[in-house]
Amino acid sequence: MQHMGGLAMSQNHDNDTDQNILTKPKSQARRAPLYKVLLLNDDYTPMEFVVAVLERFFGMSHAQAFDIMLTVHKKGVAVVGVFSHEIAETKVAQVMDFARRHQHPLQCTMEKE
Ligand code: TYC
Repeated sequence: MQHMGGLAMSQNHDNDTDQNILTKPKSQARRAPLYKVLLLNDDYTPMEFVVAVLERFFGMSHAQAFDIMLTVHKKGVAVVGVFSHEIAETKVAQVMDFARRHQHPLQCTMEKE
């Protein structure tokens, strides 16, 4: 086209294609979702076993572990940690497997925070 002006010029809808200069700014990166790992009370798992679980799999001191165990015992449930989906799944599997091997009914679950 030899002379393209006025209306013809403004009808070019492709004016942002080279180098994407006029495209919308990139959105902020999403934070990976976090998951709470919950320990549930039951009537049969020994208190000392729960304390050992919290020390072994959640890196708690004996005093910390005893406190959280008592919270679960009294309230029925407590959050024992917050992790990425993959780490939370691993913790739940480790606790459930350890409890099963020792024939205790201890239950551990996860939920999105
Ligand atoms: N309620 C159990 C008892 O009296 C102790 C217990 C605490 C069990 C915490 C599970 O997640 C638990 N032996």
